Parts: sequence; structure tokens; C-alpha cells
Amino acid sequence: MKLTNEYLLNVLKAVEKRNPNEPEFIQAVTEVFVTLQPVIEKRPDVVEAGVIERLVEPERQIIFRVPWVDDSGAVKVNRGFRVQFNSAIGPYKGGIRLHPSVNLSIIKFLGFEQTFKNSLTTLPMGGGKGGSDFDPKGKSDAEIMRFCQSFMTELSRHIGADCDVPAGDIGVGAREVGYFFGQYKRLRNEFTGVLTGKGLTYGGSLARKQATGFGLCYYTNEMLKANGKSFKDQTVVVSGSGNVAIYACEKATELGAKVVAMSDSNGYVYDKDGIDLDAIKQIKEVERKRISEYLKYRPNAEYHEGSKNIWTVKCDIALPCATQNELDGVGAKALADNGCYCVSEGANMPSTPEAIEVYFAKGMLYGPAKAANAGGVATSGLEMTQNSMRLSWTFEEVDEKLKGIMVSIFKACDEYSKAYGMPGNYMAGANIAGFMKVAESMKAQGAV
Ligand code: NDP
Ligand code: 2IT
Repeated sequence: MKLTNEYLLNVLKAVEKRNPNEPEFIQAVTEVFVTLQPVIEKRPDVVEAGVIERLVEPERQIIFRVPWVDDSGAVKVNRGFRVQFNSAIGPYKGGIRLHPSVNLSIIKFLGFEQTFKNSLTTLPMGGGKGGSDFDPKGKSDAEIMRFCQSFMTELSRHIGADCDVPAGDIGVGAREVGYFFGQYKRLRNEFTGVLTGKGLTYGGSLARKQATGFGLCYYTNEMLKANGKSFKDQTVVVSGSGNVAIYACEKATELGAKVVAMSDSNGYVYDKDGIDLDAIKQIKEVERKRISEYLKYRPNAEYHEGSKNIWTVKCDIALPCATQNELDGVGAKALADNGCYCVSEGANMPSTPEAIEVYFAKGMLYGPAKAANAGGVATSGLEMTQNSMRLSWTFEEVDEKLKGIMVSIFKACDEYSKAYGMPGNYMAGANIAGFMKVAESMKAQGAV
């Protein structure tokens, strides 16, 4: 699909002009605009209310210095970000990413997409994202703590349980959320649900850790079912070996699939007998080491340098769960040529526009990130609910609610794709469904 609507083309031009050097942000906006064309044609009221122009400009962007002292006593400085994108339907909500590649473009694309994703969950959460170009690799626990405390010292001025509720993303798991939470509590003298993904002993929700990966499989399972297929006996490739990848692998296996490959930023492992997830958890969750260590546990597996080559592994279903633009046109073609018929996204924007073109050209099932990986933030929403009630639900209760939400998200994608004349285009369905609730709310609240 091409962008031909004159109004949207003009808005996109203005976005490009106003945000030079932000390729990831422009990529995310372009994809949404392409799929919103039929809506714009049907809804002049949305255009008149300036909803589109407002949607692409964050409500607030905070950029700050994060000074910290390393173990040798040297002062280090990183850059911190929080982009509060849209609060039309609830407090800003979205993760914090710690990775050396982090810049404003990446945080803005994530915050923009988060707005639609959070709307799809049906829970009252606006969109936001934050992070820093800090590299957690090779840092001691004490260095991570000092960095997190310094980051939160500034961030604490801008967030709150009814204002902006951060959580984890790449490089941020329970350990980092714990340090963020402790520092927020100390500075504000408040024990509130200001962060999600907390430890279970101090307000965290059961099943939050598993939620993105499990949710991805629940969504994918619905998409497969609607197209006469299932995970049973399917060969699956999962990229990444972090939080999302690990629990996607666990649930896909539970649903009857065989996961044969996983990766990290250095390379991938291929295990024809099916990935030994206990080994991956030990290497990644406990020891924080490289995936090449997997061969110590499974000497018959193969390790290949270069994470992008994971897409040359023959599979039926591919679940990209590492990072943005990890799957390009070449990777998508390799998947298709090897008989892969389904790509469903655990990571945010893992497929390049060229890859997405291949999925549609080859008639593959495509589960877009905003819908397919919404289980993480949905369960964060459930953590907020439990915190507000000062109660906690059992694992089964949370998991059941998560499943219900993922089923309803697939239903919304399917229905909206059909209602706007693009049946089976779940990317369009997700973007339109997510957009409608935000747009109606923005219109109702006036030009703010
Ligand atoms: P983790 O930090 O737990 O794991 C990230 C994984 O991706 C690691 O295996 C990492 O390898 C790999 N990776 C990261 N950056 C790159 C890169 N530039 N090139 C190749 N591989 C890379 O993060 P999560 O599992 O939490 O996040 C993974 C993706 O899922 C991200 O896109 C995130 O935005 C998205 N997501 C996360 C949610 C959550 O709840 N955590 C919710 C929804 C989406 P290495 O260790 O070598 O860096
Ligand atoms: O991209 C995402 O949805 C997340 N990293 C989870 C955000 C959250 O607030 O749980």
C-alpha cells in the first residue's frame, strides 16, 4: 500500500521537516498513515479536530543528564529520555529502554506506537516511553543501581501513579525496576503504583514477567485459528533471548510447537531437537551471558555468528522478539522461500517496510507488534488495577484476563480490517482500531 491521500502526505511532510534525523519515528508514522487513509476519507470530523497533527507531536519530551560513578570512581554521563506522547485515554504508560543505541528517534517511535497499542488493550492507558543510551552489558550490580538511582532522581519529577507509569523494556527487568522504585519511594516518600513490572514482594503482578511472550502466543494462536491453523507440530524460530523471547518460546512449546532457534545480538543457536529453555534461562536470566554458551548444555546444537542469519532457518512460524528493524526484506524473503507462512511480532517494529511488503506479497499471516505484543502492557495495566485495589490476583486469574484481552485484540484487528475493506490485513486493523478510541477521546476533550 502507498500513501496517496493528499492531506496525510502533507502532514507527513511537516513531520519530516520538523523531525529531521528521526528515521525510526518517521517509519512508524508512515506505516500508520498508510493504513489510516480509508478512515480519513470517511471521517472529515477527525481531520477538522486536528487529531492527526496532534497525534504526531508528543505532549511533552524530557531529555536529561544522567551522571553516575562507576566502580573505579570515574564519573560517567549518559543521556536520559522520557517522551510523554499521548494522555487522551489515560496516564502515560510505557517502558524504559537501556541500550547504547537509544536516541530521541527510537524513544519517539516507541512512544507513538505505544499510544495505539495501549488503546488496543481496552485499558485506560495513554502512551509514553523512556530510556537512556546507557549500556548495561558488563556493568556490576552496584553500577546498575547507581545509574538507575541517578536516572530516577530526575525522572521522579515527571512521573506518578496517575500521571505517567514506566515499566521495563530492553535492558530493564525486575532488577532495574526495583532500583527505580526504591529511589522514587525514597525521594517522594510515597509507596504507590508508579512503576509496573515490580517484584512480587512489593506490589508486582504475577504473570507480568511472562505476559508479553505468552500474550504474543495467545494472539498468534487466534490468528492461526482464524485461518485454519494452529501451533501444533509447527516449527518455530524466535529471535532474541530476552524477556519476550524466553516466554514466547515457553508458550509456543506448551501449545505444541517446536522452537528450533533463538538469538542474541552476536549470533543464533539452532537446535533441531527443540530449544532447551532451561538452559537459555540459566544463561540469560541467571548468568547474563552470551547465547553461544548454549553449546555447553547441548553439544549437538549449532551456533552461528550474526543474528540476522536466523531468518535463513527453515520454519513455519517466525516470532521476531529482539529489536526494531531486525527482519528486513532479505530476511523476509528467506523465510518465505523456506515455507514460513506466519510472522508475528513480539518486538516493537521488528520488520522493515520491505519485509512487510514481502509478507503481503506472499500472502503470509502477519501479526503486527502493536497488537501481538500488547500483552505486556496489558498486564502492566492489570498490575496498576491490583495496586489501586491494594489486592493481588493469582497467576491463573491474571493469565486468564491476559488471554481474554489478547483474544479481544485479535477480534478487533480482524473486524476493523474487514470494516475498512482490507480483510486479513491485521496491521491496518490494529492501527485503525487503536486509532479510533484515541481519536474519539481527543475530539471529545477539545484542542488540548
Ligand atoms: P531484553 O533486554 O530482555 O532482551 C532483548 C533481546 O534482544 C536480547 O536477546 C538482545 O540481545 C536482543 N537485542 C537487543 N538489541 C538488539 C540489537 N540491536 N540487535 C540484535 N539483538 C538485539 O528485552 P525484551 O525482551 O524486554 O524486549 C525485546 C523486544 O520486545 C523489544 O523490541 C521491546 O521493545 C519489545 N517489547 C517488550 C515488552 C516487555 O514487556 N518487556 C513488551 C512489548 C514489547 P543482547 O543481549 O545481545 O543485547
Ligand atoms: O513495549 C511495551 O509495550 C513495553 N515495553 C511494556 C510497557 C509497559 O508499560 O508494560
